[in-house]
Amino acid sequence: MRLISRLAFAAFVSTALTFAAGTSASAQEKQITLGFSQVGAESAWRTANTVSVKSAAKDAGINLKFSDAQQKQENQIRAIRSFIAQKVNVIAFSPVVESGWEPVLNEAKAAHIPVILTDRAVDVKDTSLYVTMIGSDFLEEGRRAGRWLEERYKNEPGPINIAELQGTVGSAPANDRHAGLMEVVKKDPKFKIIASQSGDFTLAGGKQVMEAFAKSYGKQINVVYAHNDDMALGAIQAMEEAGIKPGKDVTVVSFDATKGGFEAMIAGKINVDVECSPLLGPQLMSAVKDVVAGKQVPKRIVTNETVFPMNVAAQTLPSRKY
Ligand code: GZL
Repeated sequence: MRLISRLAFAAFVSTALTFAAGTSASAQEKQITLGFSQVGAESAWRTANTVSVKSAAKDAGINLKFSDAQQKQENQIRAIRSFIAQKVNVIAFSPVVESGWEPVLNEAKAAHIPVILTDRAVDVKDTSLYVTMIGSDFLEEGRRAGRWLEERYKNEPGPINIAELQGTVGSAPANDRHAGLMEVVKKDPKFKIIASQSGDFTLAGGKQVMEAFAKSYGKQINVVYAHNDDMALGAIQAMEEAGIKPGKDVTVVSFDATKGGFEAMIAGKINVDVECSPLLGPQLMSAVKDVVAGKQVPKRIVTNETVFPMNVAAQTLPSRKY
């Protein structure tokens, strides 16, 4: 009897050891390394996006190599080349601008490293250069803002003079949020864009541009159309310093729907905020795992978003996640 029990115990121990070794080895083999090139840290939206990517990678057990490009395309290209050299399993990035990506994306393709776009799009002829694009529909965001403006001014003859604070020149959100506004302007000539300049999605940029607009146009401005909350908050500072009451003398339209945007709506200084969710981390990590597993991934994954007029801001803010 003792011999049998000793043999059984030996068999159990060897099985357990094999399983443990196998598990750790398979876990070792299967750990995915993701190279992520982030635009920068220009706005509250970007900060929330970075937190979402980093925490989702941790939760997913994905080894994240993270690079901040400080809003420079050459830094993103350099980071992507570094990820290729390190032979990461997948590369993901939020392209700071739409053009100029073919060479480095062809290098990733030649290295057989799949690329996922998050947040912003690239303008390439060969769409096989990336597996999927996860993020907002910025043209629809612009259209939502346009529809809100049409409703807000439906009983007013005009002219409705709009001062536009554009995002980063050449970026998908700036191009498309502008395009959404242009559709309204083209449809109804009472809307006139009397000034349009980039504030590069930053608070300082929005303030600087709005200071110039206030000097040049003053009370002629009926609407400030800011491509993100940071620029809207900077413009609010400039308007107040110029004796203009934002949200009252001037209708303020903004994008992102960050906490700062909600607080400004509650203070009556932003009239409407078009949501643009930065919480893309979980969807990105799920797509990374599917790509590595050889599963099909949709070419375009659009985030669900809405529009917040100022009158719902106070009741909505407690439930906001960024
Ligand atoms: C939009 C994102 C934009 C935000 C800005 O998805 O790319 O960049 O609207 C951010 O706040 O800087």
